[in-house]
Formats: sequence, C-alpha cells, structure tokens
Amino acid sequence: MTRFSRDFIFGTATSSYQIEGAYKEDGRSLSIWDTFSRIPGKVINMDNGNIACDHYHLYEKDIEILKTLGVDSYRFSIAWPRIFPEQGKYNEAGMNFYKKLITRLIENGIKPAVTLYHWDLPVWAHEQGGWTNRESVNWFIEYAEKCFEELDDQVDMWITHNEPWCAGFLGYHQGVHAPGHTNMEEALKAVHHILLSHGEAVALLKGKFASSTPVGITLNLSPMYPESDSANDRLAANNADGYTNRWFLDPVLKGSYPVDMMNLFSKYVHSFDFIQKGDLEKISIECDFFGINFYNRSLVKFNAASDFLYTGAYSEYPKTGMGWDISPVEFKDLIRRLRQEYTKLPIYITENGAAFDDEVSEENTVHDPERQDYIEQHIKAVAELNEEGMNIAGYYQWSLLDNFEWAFGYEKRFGITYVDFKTQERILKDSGYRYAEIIKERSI
Ligand code: GBH
Repeated sequence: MTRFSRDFIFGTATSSYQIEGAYKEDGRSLSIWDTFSRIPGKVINMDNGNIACDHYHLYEKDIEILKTLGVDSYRFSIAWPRIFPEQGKYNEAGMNFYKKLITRLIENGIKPAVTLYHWDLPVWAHEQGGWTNRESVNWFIEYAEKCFEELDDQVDMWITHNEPWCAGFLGYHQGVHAPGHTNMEEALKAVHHILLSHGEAVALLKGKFASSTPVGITLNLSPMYPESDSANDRLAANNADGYTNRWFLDPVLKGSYPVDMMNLFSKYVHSFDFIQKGDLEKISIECDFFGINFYNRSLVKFNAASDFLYTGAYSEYPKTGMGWDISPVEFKDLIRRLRQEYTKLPIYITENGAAFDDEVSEENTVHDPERQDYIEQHIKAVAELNEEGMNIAGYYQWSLLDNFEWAFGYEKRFGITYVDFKTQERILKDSGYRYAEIIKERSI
C-alpha cells in the first residue's frame, strides 16, 4: 500500500465546450468548434456542443457530484467567446457564470483550477487568421487580463493553455480538430503564437498583477517507442517524439526549438521568420508547476511515405475504447525522463483517464471495471513515482462527466459519471465510487 501526503491534490477535469452547452446564452458568441462541428464529416454523427451536459444550467448538481467524490480540486476551462463575444467587447454576463461556479466550489471546499484556453477560439479571432496571426497573442492577453482581474483572488491555479499540440497540429496540420486546416506552416505558426501567448500571460500575472497564484501550462505527452530495433524505426520514434513532445517541451522548458526537428520541418515552411528575436525567452518564462496530460504511449514504425517518417504500429498492449495502449509503466518512464532532462518544477497530472463502452444496468448503476482498473494503475504509478522523489503534486482524473469528445462526438465516454444526453440524468459509475474511496483513504 502506498500513501499520499495530506497536501497531494486529487481532482477531476473538464473543459468548457465539452460540457457547458448554452451556446447562445448570456451573450456568448460562436467558437471554431461551433462552426467546425456543423461541417458534415468532421464530427461523428454531426454531434455538437449546443447542449452537451448542460453544465451551464446544472453546475450546482455537478458540484454535488464533486462533493460525493471528495475531490480537493476541480479543473475546468473558461470559454473565451463568453468573455469576449466580439473583439474588444467584454461581456460581464459571461464572466458571471464563472464567478457563480467558483463561489459555489469554494463554499464546498473545492479548489478551482482554471484553464484559459481549451480550444474554443472565438470565430471573430479565426476570421482574422486565428492562431496563425501573431495578433492572436494580443487578443489572448486581453482575454487573460480580464480573467485575472475578475477571478485571480479566488483561483488556486491557472493553466494558460491545454495541449498546444492538439490546438496547433490537430487543428492546423492534421485537420481533424477545429479549424480543420491541413497546412504545416500554419500549424507551426499557430503553435508558436500559442506558446508565446502562454509566456506573455504568465508575465502579466506575475508582473502587473503581482499574483501569487501558481501558474503553468499543460502539455499532452505520449512517449514514443520504436516497433523494432532497426535504425529506421528508431529514427521514426525520434521524429514522432520530436513532433509530439519535444517541439513543446524544449521551447517551454529550455527556451529553444529542437534543431533536428527544425531541419525536418524546414521543408514544409517558407521561412522561420515568425520566430522573432526574444520570443523564446518569453516562452520559457519560469512557471510554478508543469502540467501533463497522460493517456498512452505509442508504438511507431518507419514509413517513408508519411509526414515525419512515422506511423502507428500494431501493439499487443491492452487497449482503451479509443484503441490507445494502456501503459502505466511507460508513464513512469516518461516522468523520470522529464525529471532528468527537463524540469524540477512540481508536476501536476492535469488529465488522465480512459473511454470504454458503458451500459446502464437495470439497477441504474454503471459497472466499468476496465476504467476503474485504468485509474487505479495510473494513481498507483503516481504514488510509486512520488516514493522515488518525483514530486508529483496532484492528479486530475479526466473526466468528471461523459462529454463531447471532440471529433468523436458523444460516442466516446470518458466520464466517471455517466450522462444520459437525452434526460441529462447523471449516474456515478463504479469507477467514480472507487475514486472517491481512494481519495478518502489517500492511499492505494
Ligand atoms: C485530451 O486530449 C483533451 O485535453 C480532452 O479535451 C479530451 O477529451 C481527452 O484528452 C480525451 O481524448 O496516436 O492513437 O496513440 C487527448 C490528447 C492526443 C491523447 C493523441 C492520445 C495519441 C493517440 N490525445 N494521443 S494514438
């Protein structure tokens, strides 16, 4: 049995577009996910977040679930188009929702951990080039400043960006997320501006606001393993690691882009002029913690025809409902590598979880032993890592609720709470009850 210290943070996480619904309420304007999800073929079943979990109206009920779980903290994100529905036009009604939510959380002894950007870019920003336009940094800072002004005294932790890899590469290079573009040069620009906006937001919070609220960024990291020992497969794994992990880790934690990837990417861009003097110093500003979303390792093999010379390979690992390898051992290796090569900052696991097919039983319960097992294995890994002195300060399970799983719509369920999307009934799954027990015992 391994114990967690009294100050270790257990939480669950969500994001605005995935749960809130109320897409036209109180002055909210559209985000790129509202428009993207209306394009046929982009999201399974043409699902969208118009209603989602209707959390905008049911947040009090959802806080009751958080109480049942006994979490120390709740991680959610703010919808930028609620706060600035038009360029330069602040919307107090939108902010009021988050004020109510935060007040209610605090009344219940739950610490708010707030993400500023979890992919719902306002359409007005997209119409001017979105993240590919360097001006996006200023738009984001105006938005961040308003959030800091109104909420900083009540927030326990700020996360500037969630997974710039997804926002940048899935959105502008692979085209499977909004805005659905497939242009590597655009993607590299978008990533750069997202990272720059992170650095500038941290500087703003620490400078003008002289705030003591911990602030950081969250990256999605997937350790990449070669399918075989061949030189080609090892090169493929190195490139996959560069594309997914190092392209973000290096600028944020070392102040430089990795040279091997610069060389590889140079054939996709006209120039790297968008990386201006001084940018990397700003991007690598010292933060208070480092956030990681961990889902799986990947096995890759060489593919001469594909971008960056790699492709997913068949693996015999047990899989989640997404087909992702269940890999708590590689999770531990990833953290050790980060400690060795990148950072001494406290680490928060800001997301970890799994989708599986769930069914409601006749007794109105949901038995999800696979998800329970997944969560237990990763929490156990965290406990063991801390015994090695890896200083993981908290763990947020993804997700509190079944929700809008981006391109997979409502087909994939990541919740420890089942949501009936017709009635909005919530049922805590077995994994949720088990998570509550772990939190209560603070040991596994
Ligand atoms: C997170 O992203 C998001 O922050 C969250 O909004 C989302 O709901 C949640 O995860 C669940 O998806 O190449 O097939 O091995 C997840 C980022 C990036 C994790 C790709 C899995 C590799 C899949 N994902 N990654 S694979």
